[in-house]
Amino acid sequence: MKIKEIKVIVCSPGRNFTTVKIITDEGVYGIGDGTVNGRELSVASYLEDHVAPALIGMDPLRTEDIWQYLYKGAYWRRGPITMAAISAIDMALWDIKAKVAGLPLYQLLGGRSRDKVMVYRHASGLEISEVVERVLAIKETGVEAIRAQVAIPGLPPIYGTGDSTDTAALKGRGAIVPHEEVWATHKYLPLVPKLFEKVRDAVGWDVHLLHDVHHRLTPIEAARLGKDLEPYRLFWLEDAIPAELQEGFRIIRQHTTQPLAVGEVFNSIYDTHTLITEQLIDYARVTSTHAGGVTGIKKIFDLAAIYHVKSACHGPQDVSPIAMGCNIHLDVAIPNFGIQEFASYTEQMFDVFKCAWSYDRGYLQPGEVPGHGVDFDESLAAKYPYKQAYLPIARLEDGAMTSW
Ligand code: EZ4
Ligand code: CO
Repeated sequence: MKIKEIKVIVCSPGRNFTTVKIITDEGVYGIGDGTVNGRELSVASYLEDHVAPALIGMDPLRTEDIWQYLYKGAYWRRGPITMAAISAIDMALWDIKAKVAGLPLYQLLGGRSRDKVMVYRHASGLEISEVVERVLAIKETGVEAIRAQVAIPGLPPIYGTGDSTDTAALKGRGAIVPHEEVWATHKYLPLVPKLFEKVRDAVGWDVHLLHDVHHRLTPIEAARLGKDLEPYRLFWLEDAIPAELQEGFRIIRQHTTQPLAVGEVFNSIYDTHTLITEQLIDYARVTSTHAGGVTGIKKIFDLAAIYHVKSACHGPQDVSPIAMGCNIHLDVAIPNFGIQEFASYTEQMFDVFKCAWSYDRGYLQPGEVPGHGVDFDESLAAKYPYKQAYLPIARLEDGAMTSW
């Protein structure tokens, strides 16, 4: 079997997705997701200009060798664009391999370790009372784990707290530029324990509660927040600090027993190995689109298992339903599954990406069709051309750039 053709398609059925389709000389094809929110065209160029031409004629079943070829062969290793391109190819190759075997992908990853995949869903609002209402409404739908976020009084709504800010792409300076948000740590830190006091009172102790800091604190600030949240026993505190400095987590760990999660922006095992081997985190949030596909995150989760760190794949709308499919197959197979983030998708997105995986009352199933079970409607996708859009950026009240 040989790789005959590789197509790269960027479409926007509500938001942008970079999709790869690998077609073999025997007619079997596989698809993969290489979406990097705000940089979709860069991944498409990387794939079209540098990856696709080199892979034509190769044996698509040599999944590991092709992964190594693209990783080691680039010379400049890692980075979000390179790794998203490798991820897309890797997902498509695993799709082909599982189709050839006539098995759902999870069977090639060791078979089922569990019957169902627990997800967490998002509750957010501009005021605490609004968030409490949403948490209760989500719980009513059978969901057992809920992330709660609230806007900061006195500041405009920030990313993650209101629907309107989540796909920011505003016109400014004559072009599409990222929306600018305002951040103030001293206004945020006392607010979050108040949020979780109210949420816990309303929802009780049977529901897992999560919170995402979006990289906005320093280690000692995160340590303080962790301590203040201990009475409410969160499932985790996510992305408490920007994690380029993995050692930063040592400071947080010294001060709080609050479980910690990080890794949605990581693109390789080397971004996370200190965090895992020093047991500085409890959940690794790497996802198949950004950390090397099925091959890449399986390596990370296998390392994590040795150190009692669990999986928690990033699952926002800006990784495509293909990546969600690959994540779910891994989630059912690996022994150290923790939880799966699930933002779901719009009907328009589900029309373009036909999914064998399914969601019901707080749990996901991978489906039983051969491959990863997600197909791509190319002609429908062509009706939704790329639309420039960006995530917001954040500034302090004095105008200085800050992390989010
Ligand atoms: O900020 O997907 O845990 N989930 C998240 C997401 C991410 C976006 C970034 O593209 O933090 O909302
Ligand atoms: Co997050």
